[in-house]
Amino acid sequence: MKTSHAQKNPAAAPSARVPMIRTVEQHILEQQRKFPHATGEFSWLLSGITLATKIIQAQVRRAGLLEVIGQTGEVNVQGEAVERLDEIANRTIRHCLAYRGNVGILVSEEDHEPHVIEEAESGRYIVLFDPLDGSSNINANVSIGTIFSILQRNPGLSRGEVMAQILQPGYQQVAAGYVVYGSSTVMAYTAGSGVHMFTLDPSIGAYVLAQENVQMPPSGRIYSTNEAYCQNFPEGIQRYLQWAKQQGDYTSRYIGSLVADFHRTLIRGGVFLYPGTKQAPQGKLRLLYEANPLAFVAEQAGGTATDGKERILDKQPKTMHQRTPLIIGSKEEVERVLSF
Ligand code: FBP
Repeated sequence: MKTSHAQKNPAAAPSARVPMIRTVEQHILEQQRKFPHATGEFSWLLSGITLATKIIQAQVRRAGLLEVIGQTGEVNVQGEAVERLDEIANRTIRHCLAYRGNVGILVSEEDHEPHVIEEAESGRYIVLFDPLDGSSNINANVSIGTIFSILQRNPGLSRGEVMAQILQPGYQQVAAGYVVYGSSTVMAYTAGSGVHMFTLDPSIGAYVLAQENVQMPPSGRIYSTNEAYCQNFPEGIQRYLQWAKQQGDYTSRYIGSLVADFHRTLIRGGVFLYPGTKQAPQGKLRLLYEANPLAFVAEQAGGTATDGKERILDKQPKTMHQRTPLIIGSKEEVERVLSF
């Protein structure tokens, strides 16, 4: 009886073959190899973010079982009640990045002031983050997420000029991304050469490559906005929404977690709108922690992001917690919104 290859070499047996997965850390190293001067510092930094989001997702997944649902009784710099998970996520990211050595400044949407890491060796990078976006949805078990933006320290500025270092326009970002804690935990990031998506495989605790060079559909008949505020939206936006409803083939989707609404828009196309209103002309969303990182991802995936007048990435930030109107999504759909 002939001995089959598999019998001769059990490892070659299909069932025995180890799936050749690519983790996010591996992918970043591969990406870095494209840059001759890459030092590995960047991948070391990003592995701090992947570690932190793995810890956060473990808390989120067991939120109902752990004493983490509910508010701390504090109010954050945004004037919002602080959710316990907000605080846990904020502390976790600060902890996982503070000892990286190459992070000089940490800027959180939750904190009044930036954290300057004096002991950081190079302190070359500035990380701005929304530790838990959509946190008002936590106790309703709706998808929430973490959003991050990475800048390099401007060598032309002294270490003491912390605010000037932070208030760089979005096009200066060297990387940005987000993690959605939804039906699965998905991370999407860009370092300026395309958008890449990873799914956390809980069986091995690693972010595994799901899709490289993600492209946002150029058009999509989905609009996403909180229509309860519609009467106070700019007239052009009101006309666009009216027009879309008359078409008969548009649909409306609004989760109320920016990171989840953006993730759907990245994959399915359409447009997400959080415009200014008469009461809040600058809208609600934060330029540094929400609009800039998602605008970088959107543009790298072929989409567009604007405040209705200016490209988000060209906006010169004036304050750390400044808000901005945001219209983001498929190129053709954003252009359509602006045409009204
Ligand atoms: P934070 O949870 O990070 O404060 O984010 C704000 C946010 O929850 C976004 O995720 C979401 O798009 C928006 O507010 C929802 O606002 P509204 O309840 O006004 O529709």
